[in-house]
Amino acid sequence: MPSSDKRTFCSFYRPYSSLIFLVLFFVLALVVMISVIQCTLGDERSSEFFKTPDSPYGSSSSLPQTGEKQDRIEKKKESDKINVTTRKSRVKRQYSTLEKIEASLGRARSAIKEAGRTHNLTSTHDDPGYVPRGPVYRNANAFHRSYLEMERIFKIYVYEEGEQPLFHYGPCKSIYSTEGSFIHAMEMENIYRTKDPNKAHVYFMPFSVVEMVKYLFVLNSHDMDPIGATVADYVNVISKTHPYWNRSLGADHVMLSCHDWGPYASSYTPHLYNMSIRVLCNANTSEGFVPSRDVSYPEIHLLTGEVRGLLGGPSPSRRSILAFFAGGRHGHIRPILLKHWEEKDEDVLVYERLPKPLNYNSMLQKSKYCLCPSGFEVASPRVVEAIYAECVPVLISDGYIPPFSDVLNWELFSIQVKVKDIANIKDILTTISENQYRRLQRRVKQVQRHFVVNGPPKRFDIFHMTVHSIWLRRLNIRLKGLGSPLTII
Ligand SMILES: *[C@@H]1O[C@H](CO)[C@@H](O)[C@H](O)[C@H]1NC(C)=O
Ligand SMILES: *[C@@H]1O[C@H](CO)[C@@H](O)[C@H](O)[C@H]1NC(C)=O
Ligand SMILES: *[C@@H]1O[C@H](CO)[C@@H](O)[C@H](O)[C@H]1NC(C)=O
Ligand SMILES: *[C@@H]1O[C@H](CO)[C@@H](O)[C@H](O)[C@H]1NC(C)=O
Ligand SMILES: CC(=O)N[C@H]1CO[C@H](CO)[C@@H](O)[C@@H]1O
Repeated sequence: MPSSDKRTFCSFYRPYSSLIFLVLFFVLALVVMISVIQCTLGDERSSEFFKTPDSPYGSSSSLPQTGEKQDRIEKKKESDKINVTTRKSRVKRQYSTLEKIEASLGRARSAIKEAGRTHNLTSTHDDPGYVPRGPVYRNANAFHRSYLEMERIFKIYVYEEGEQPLFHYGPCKSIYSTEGSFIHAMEMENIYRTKDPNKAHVYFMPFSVVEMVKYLFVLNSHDMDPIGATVADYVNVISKTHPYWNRSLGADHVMLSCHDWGPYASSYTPHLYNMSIRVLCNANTSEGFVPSRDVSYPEIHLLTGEVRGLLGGPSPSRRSILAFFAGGRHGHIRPILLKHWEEKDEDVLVYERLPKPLNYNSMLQKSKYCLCPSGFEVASPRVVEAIYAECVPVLISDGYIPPFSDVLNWELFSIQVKVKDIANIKDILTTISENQYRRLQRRVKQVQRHFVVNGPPKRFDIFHMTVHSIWLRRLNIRLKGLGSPLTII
C-alpha cells in the first residue's frame, strides 16, 4: 500500500532531507558569495574563518595529522600576531559559553529539585497538552518541571560526519524499528537540535549498529570486529575533528542502539563504553549497563513502521484469558517458561507456535496479563506490545532495567516475576484481586502515551521521553573549563 506507506514516519524524513539539502545549498551559496565579496574588498581575516583546516567548522575530509596540525598552528602564531589574538578571544568566548551552559543546567537542576520537594503526586505546572499525575510517576511534579526545562533549554548537536546507510539512517520497520525512528527524528528539524556545537549540551553520534550488522557482518563468521572497529574509528574521527569529545572524555556524548550487539559494539572504545550516555534496548546490568549513566530504550516490533491499529483493547471485564505468551525458544529464560507452561493450562496460555486460527494481536487484547520473558537478550518487544494492547505486562528477566524507570514506577503498572518463580506464575497472578488488577490496567493505559511512536514526534511520546532520559543523565554531570574536565554530581 504505497499511499499508507507515505505516511510512515521514516518516509517523512526523505522529502524533508531534500528540503534541508536545498536550504543548505542556498546557505552555502550565500556563504561563498559573502566570502568572495569580502575577498574582493580585501578583508582576508573573515574569509580565513571559513577555510582554516583546524577550525571546527572546516571540512572533515582533508584532516591533517596531529603533528602536521600542530606545526601549522605554530607557524601561524609566529607569522601573524593579529590572528593569534583573534584565536585567543575565540577560545575565551568558547570557554565562557561552556560556563553559561553549566550555569543554565544548574538553574534547571535547582528548579527540578525544588519542584520535587513541593509535591509528588500531581504536577503544579500549567500545561495545555498534558499534566502528569498519579503514583505511576515517581514524582509527577519533578518530572513535569524537568520536562518543561528540557523543552526550554536542552540542545543536542548531531555530528555530520559519516555517510548513509551506516550513519544518519536506521531501520524503521522490524524488531529494531526504534533504532531508526530515533535517528530519523534526530536528523529532522526538532526543538532540541542545534547546528552550533558550542551551544549544545550533548553530542549525538548518529550511527546504526543494525545497519552495520547488515553491511559489515559476514554471516556465520562470528566476527564482530568490523562493527566494533567502525564505531571506534568514528569516535576517533570526531575526537580529532572537534574539541568536544576530548573535553569530557565522551561523557556528554550519546549513542543509541536497539540491536542485541549495541553494548558489544561500544566495548571497542573504552570511553564510549565507560563514560558516554548509551541508549540501549539491551539494558543488561550484567553486561555493563549502568542505570545512572545509560538509558534503557524500548524495543518495539513494528512491521509497517507505524502504530496505527495496535493501540487499545477491551475493558478488563471483557478479557477472558488470564495470561498469554507465544514465541520461540530463545535464550535461557524462555525454555524454562515453555517447559512449565507450554499448552498445559487453560488459564495460562503459552505457545512456542501460535495455533493457526488464533491471531497474535487479538490474543494480547483478550488477555489480562501478557508474559514478557527475555529472549536472546534482556529486552523484549512484548513489553510495549502489551502496553499498546492495554494488557498488564509480566516481566520475566534477570538484570533488566525497564525503559523510563527514572520517571515511571514500573511496580504500579506491571508484574515482575523472578526466573526462579516461573513455576508459580499462575498462583502469583491469581492472588492479585480484581480491584488491584483494574488499577494496574488503568495505569497501563495511562503510561501508553510514553511508548507511542509518532511521525513526527509528539510531546511526551517515546522520542521525547528518550530525550528526557538523556537530559536527566546530562544533568548528572558537570563540565568544567579546560584542565579539569568534569565532575559527576
Ligand atoms: C513525597 O515524597 C516523599 C519522599 O519520597 C515521601 O516521603 C512522601 O510520602 C511523598 N508524599 C506524598 C504525598 O506522596
Ligand atoms: C583528542 O585526543 C586525541 C588523543 O588523545 C588526539 O589524537 C586528538 O588530536 C585530540 N583532539 C583534538 C581536537 O585535540
Ligand atoms: C572501563 O571499565 C572497565 C571495567 O570497569 C575497566 O576494566 C576499564 O579499564 C575501563 N576503561 C577505561 C578507559 O576507563
Ligand atoms: C545478561 O548478561 C549476562 C552476562 O553477559 C548473560 O549471562 C545473560 O544471559 C544476559 N541476559 C540475557 C537475557 O541475555
Ligand atoms: C595566516 C593568516 O591567514 N594570517 C592573516 C591574519 O590576518 C592578517 C591581517 O588581517 C592577514 O594579513 C594574514 O594573512
